[in-house]
Amino acid sequence: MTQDLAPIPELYVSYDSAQKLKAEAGDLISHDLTPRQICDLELLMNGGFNPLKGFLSEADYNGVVENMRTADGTLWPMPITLDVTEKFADTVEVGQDIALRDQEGVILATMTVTDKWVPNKSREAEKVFGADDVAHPAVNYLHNHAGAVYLGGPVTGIQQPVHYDFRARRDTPNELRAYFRKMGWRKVVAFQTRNPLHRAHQELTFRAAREAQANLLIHPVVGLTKPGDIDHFTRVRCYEAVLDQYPASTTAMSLLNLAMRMAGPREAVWHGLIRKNHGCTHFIVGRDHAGPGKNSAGEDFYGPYDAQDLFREHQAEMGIEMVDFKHMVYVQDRAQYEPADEIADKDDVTILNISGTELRRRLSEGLEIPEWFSFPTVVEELRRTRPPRASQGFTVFFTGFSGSGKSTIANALMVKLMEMGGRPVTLLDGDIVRKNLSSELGFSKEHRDLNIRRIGYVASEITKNGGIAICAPIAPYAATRRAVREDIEQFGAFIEVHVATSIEECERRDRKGLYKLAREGKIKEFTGISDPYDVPENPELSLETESVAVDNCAHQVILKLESMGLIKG
Ligand code: PPS
Repeated sequence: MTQDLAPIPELYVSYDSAQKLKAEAGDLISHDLTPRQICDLELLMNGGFNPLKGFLSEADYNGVVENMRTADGTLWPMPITLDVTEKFADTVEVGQDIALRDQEGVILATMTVTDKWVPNKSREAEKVFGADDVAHPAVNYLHNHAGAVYLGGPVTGIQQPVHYDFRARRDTPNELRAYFRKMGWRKVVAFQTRNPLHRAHQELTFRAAREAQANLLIHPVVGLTKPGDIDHFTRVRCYEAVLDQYPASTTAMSLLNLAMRMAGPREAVWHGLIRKNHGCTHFIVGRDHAGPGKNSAGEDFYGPYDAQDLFREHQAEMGIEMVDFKHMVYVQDRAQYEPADEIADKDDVTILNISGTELRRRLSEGLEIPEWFSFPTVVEELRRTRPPRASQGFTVFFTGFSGSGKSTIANALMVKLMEMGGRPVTLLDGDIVRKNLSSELGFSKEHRDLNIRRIGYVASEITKNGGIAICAPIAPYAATRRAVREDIEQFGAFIEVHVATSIEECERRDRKGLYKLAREGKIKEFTGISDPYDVPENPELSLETESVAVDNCAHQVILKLESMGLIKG
């Protein structure tokens, strides 16, 4: 492949025009971009998605979805679409200019709306991601987060999205092209990653550079990656820690603000085109490139080498060459990494491998991570962010009828945990929250949901920062409890405890006299009497309180926490 390092077209106007346009755009209808759209817009504007000139029109979208080509036949595998709500779409006419703002309200660009349509999302899921299955993160996004209407049209760039982190490590395609020109790098092989680099990656990148006789660009994604991935702050610190393992004169590292879709084969082709735009001549595609994990039947969405096959098919047209790699494993007898399929004597040697799941287990349990697997500096960084479970934050979420004993057990649990020490403990009891956080709320479904989401938000912040949150609201709706669980599990464990006291028993106890009032109709929408309660289907723990003392109930929770490794016995 011949290298072309001439500047590529960007969508920005000049500085003076941008100032003028920005002032004028203040009067336009404006759309607040989602985090994913901000990533897409940045790469549209800086030429990372060249030759696209804006968010896809309907004709381009249909072509891309059906056969990976825009209406004029250009190869482009990924729909870059501006999804908006129906409500917003109703305010926009085709032909109109709109302003695109970041989440703080800064105008980044304007777009002339040439197309407005309701996409067939199931078709998009089938064709682009291979299945209409929400176990795929991008399909989940499509159905559960993306707006119902797409707007398409050319974009005029006013300014880049602002990044406060790792500024010196971010480069536009033209900045990288200029760097390669300046350094005289005529062949550059790019390595895409969303994970920390361990020794296997280092070996793979060395081999790739040797094979292609090229310089190496480590090009990690810091936009959006797969849910549950290690955050990019930690990863960049890890990359910086291993960079001195590479010869500085032959290797560069730059951060790419891409929102990944985890679309396997199509994603590999897309990644290749993006790297071509960044001035690279070669691109490494390994095993299961940009794989989304298992589908809802527990099977892989794509074959491990499907991405390599699709890339190979299109590489001549793409103008970037693939360096394909098989799975790298450690051969203990020779103390080196080798591609798994090239080990001729595999029955006679000891092959070692640590999977991503095993690595996470070792980190969460504070177990040894051997030197043959990773670099001590990387492991140290990972341990700082992922301390063992017994030092991580978590949330215990009690749910049950009013008067079921939630508050009493939660208080006893709090005191026991405080006695143990080590982590700050916060109790978010139903009554306390309603006094301090949710005093304006009543007991309609909408208000109860809002109340629980607020509790969930506070608990997730506590969990994120290494504390223990104990929540004790009624939380009658299963869907809301599930949403809170999702919020918290990004940061630590969520233990749902159903205080399963029957409604008859709660009414018999009637500690606050509320059941009597509810029966008399003096309190409306009373849970269990005149309002629903979804019994938890799979709580981590269910407590019988009718024949068991409070102390014993709290102790059962402690035992559960111990068995989950969250507290030390
Ligand atoms: S919810 O549904 O989770 O938002 O409810 P929560 O905030 O936990 O409720 C706290 C206490 O409010 C009292 N109360 C009622 N409960 C249920 N339904 C109605 N209509 C109602 N009105 C007032 C009740 O005493 C709850 O206290 P607990 O601690 O559960 O006994």
